[in-house]
Amino acid sequence: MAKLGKDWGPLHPPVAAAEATDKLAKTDLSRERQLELYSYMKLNRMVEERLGNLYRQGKVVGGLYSSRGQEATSVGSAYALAPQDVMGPLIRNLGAMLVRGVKPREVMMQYMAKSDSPTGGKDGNTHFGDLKRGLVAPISMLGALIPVMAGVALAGRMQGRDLVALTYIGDGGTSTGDFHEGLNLAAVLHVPFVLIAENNGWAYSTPTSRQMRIKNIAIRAAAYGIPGEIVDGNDVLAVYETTKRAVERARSGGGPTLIEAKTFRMKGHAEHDDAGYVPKEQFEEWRTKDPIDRFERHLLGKGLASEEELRAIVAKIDAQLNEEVDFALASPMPPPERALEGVYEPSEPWEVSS
Ligand SMILES: Cc1ncc(C[n+]2csc(CCOP(=O)(O)OP(=O)(O)O)c2C)c(N)n1
Ligand SMILES: [Mg+2]
Repeated sequence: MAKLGKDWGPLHPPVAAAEATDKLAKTDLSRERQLELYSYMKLNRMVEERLGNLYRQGKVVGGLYSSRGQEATSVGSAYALAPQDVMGPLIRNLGAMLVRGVKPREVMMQYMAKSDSPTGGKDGNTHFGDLKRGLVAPISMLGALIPVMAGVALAGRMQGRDLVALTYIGDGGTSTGDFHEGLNLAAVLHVPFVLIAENNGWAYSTPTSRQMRIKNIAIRAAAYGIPGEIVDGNDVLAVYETTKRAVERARSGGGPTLIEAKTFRMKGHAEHDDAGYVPKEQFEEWRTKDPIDRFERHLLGKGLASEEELRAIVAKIDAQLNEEVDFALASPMPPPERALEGVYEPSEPWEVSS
């Protein structure tokens, strides 16, 4: 009989880092659009850095969940969507929200639970959506957005709208029932749906090898009869091109795709977690594959931008964020009465029939 306890079988090595190369995927994106991708990735990182400072000053009311190191996955995938498409980000997909037009001040006010934040101070995280910007609010229950977004894709088709629905899931989240049920539903209904599985090797302190026997999450697609692709999640051009192909396939009636982005988060689960359980070598290894540094080297190496131009982009974002932080800090906290607003549908007092 198999020994229980610590005998879990062989460990497969943690997610293999993207190839140590600066050669990024081929793209037809113009220089201007590549610089726009760069700006969004920088904005993603710099907003999180500002939020980190606000957290240390005690201004952020809840937890802070960083996506440092994963910006290329959020930004590259969101950039592949058309305006009429609908996206359901997770709380770490700040970059995707920024691409969809969310303003840094909205995010900052949300984290500080300010009165004018998107949820009016009722939530201290990015749990807000905006259907006008094609954004369905993140849900904390991992996997739960998958059936919801499969439903969005189905609704779009039933209404004769030309929309593709896209959402995200972490490696840990792929072990939920909702992942399997949602993806199977999307596949059987053959709806225009794209799922990005961000495999960063860890689900909180659980390494991927301790929660699944497979090395590549993308192979799960075969179980639903849909295409599964693996992409270097730290190459923004690869993420963009792969997502674009999947989105085009979905739009032209080809059904859903599962894309596994291999990446790594250069932070713990949240700001309060020092990630002591992650071997230092993993951080060292992935530091050399930083998606923003790699993209900078690509832009400079291909002569698409000069150092001065990149510095000017960063300086512009920095100045913008100074204003955004000041605005968010100066905005008021909600009045206590607000706590009861919007909780119950206003109604006449119930009449109890005798
Ligand atoms: C259904 C469900 N189970 C457990 C949790 C608690 N939880 C929140 S985040 C997390 C780890 C998520 O890991 P992963 O899906 O790999 O995403 P990552 O944080 O690495 O992006 C867990 C277990 C949850 N939110 N929902
Ligand atoms: Mg993970």
